[in-house]
Amino acid sequence: LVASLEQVEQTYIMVKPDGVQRGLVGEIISRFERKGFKLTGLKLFQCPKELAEEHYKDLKTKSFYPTLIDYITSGPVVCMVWEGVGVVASARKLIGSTNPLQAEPGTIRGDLAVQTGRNVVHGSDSPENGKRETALWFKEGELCEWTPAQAPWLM
Ligand code: RTP
Repeated sequence: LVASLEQVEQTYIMVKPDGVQRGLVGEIISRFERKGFKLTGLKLFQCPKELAEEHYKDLKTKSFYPTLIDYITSGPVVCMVWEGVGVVASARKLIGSTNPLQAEPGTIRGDLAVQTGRNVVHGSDSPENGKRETALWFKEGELCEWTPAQAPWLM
């Protein structure tokens, strides 16, 4: 029942500025909590342009890149790290498709958004990027390793 350490993944989840402005922070955190993943990092943060550019460097050649950087730096974001077995792929499922109109009902984007350019939340797309993005957005002392008391009931 206890997961071995190498099975445990880390994913970087971020409520984007529209999610914060619309008061969806609690709703989004709740979905990950209720699923049973473990929160190990959490902060409200005004993202500087340089960090947004580093985070989205793979999209640099896309036509929407400048708009995306403006969007992500337009107001505070909520940065989170969630841990668990299979958390990276599962979080992407909970979030839903990039275009909220194509996202299934029941997913965060499917329930709460309509525009790709305002799709309320980000989630890492691979375990490698989960680690990379966690290191990019959080300093080591900001993360918290802990054992949830109710863990045996979830496993
Ligand atoms: P995310 O990184 O935010 O979780 O999104 P994703 O993997 O689902 O999508 P990706 O292709 O990596 O795009 C990153 C973010 O850029 C914005 N975007 N705008 N055509 C457009 O206007 C467009 N395409 C993508 C979205 O905010 C998307 O989440």
